[in-house]
Amino acid sequence: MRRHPVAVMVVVGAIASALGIAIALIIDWFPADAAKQAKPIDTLYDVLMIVSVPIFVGVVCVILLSVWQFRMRPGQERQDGPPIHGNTRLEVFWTAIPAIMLVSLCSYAYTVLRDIEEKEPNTLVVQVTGQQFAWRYAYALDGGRTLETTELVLPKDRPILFKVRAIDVIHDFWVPAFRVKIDAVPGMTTEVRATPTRIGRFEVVCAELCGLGHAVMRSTARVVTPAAYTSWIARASRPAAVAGGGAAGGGDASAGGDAAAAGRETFVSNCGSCHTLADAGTSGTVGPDLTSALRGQSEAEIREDIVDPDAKITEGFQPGVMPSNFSETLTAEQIDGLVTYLASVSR
Ligand code: HEC
Ligand SMILES: [Cu+2]
Repeated sequence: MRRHPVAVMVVVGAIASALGIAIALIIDWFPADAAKQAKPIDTLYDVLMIVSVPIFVGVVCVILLSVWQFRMRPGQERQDGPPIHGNTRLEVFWTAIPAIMLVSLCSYAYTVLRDIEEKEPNTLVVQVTGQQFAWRYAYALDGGRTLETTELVLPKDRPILFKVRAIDVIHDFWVPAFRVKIDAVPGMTTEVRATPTRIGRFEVVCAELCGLGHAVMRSTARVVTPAAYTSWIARASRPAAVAGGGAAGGGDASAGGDAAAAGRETFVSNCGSCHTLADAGTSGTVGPDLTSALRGQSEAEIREDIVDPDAKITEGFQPGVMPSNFSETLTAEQIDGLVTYLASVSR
């Protein structure tokens, strides 16, 4: 008995699809989930896999079957295929099936998106700012004050609304463990929601190629208990780290301490996302640890490091990562304050 080629291909295709689906479902594509939004997205991903593996296998099978059955045999070099044109039944079929599949998958994806983006009571708003090449965060405090920080700390089980902005170029705020990702676009605010469900540290990644330092544009989302969050807010919003509404420039306190405090404040909000400095309580790792790197440097050297960072590159680091426009984005007073502050803590 001769086996029919189409029947052989159907059997091969069915086995390959089953294997492909099994492998796709066994592979751990994502890190352990840490937000309420993760499960529906993982399920959506699995469904897409289950649907697309047989389509891929089907297309490959038809190609292989054609090569196998309709290949040119010796003596057929100058022959053309039979002149066939049009098969209405087949065309209706291959238009209708993909259309039904696309509409169903789109509807399903839309319901998932609507569910995970649902507004919830007691939402905590966190402002996220992307700037080459670091993330900064801001929390609204009581009394209209704002806590600006380079640490992302989130209370477990509380819905979070991230309001994402970019200063310079397009970045993309991505927390793989939460499965949420949104572009940060200069000139507009984009939003994404997540409700953390697991205590721990989760990577924050920039997912849009944004320049030389893109690969190091990372940060950590630290999910803690609500009580730990409250005490963190209290600790982090000590006056030096807080940018009050319009209080910049300071004024009445004694000159020396005031300049250093202002320098520290400038450091925390502009430099801390990349540099560790014990005195300022920052823990960035993109640039050198300034707790030790500045030892023995004069004020002039520190000033050059800030306004012209590419003039002298610290060993083990890349040029072009530290922003070279601080002389434009900061006032002369702020730079003086920074230099005074850094010189005083590096002695
Ligand atoms: C986007 C990350 C980033 C930011 C923001 C940043 N830096 Fe840097 N910084 C670096 C990197 C990377 C280096 C090492 C390469 C180099 O020397 O330019 C560096 C080097 C330095 C050095 C030289 C250290 C040494 O070994 O002598 C100093 C000082 C410094 N930064 C201060 C600052 C200050 C002050 C600010 C804020 C006004 C700041 N940086 C903001 C990434 C950053
Ligand atoms: Cu980026």
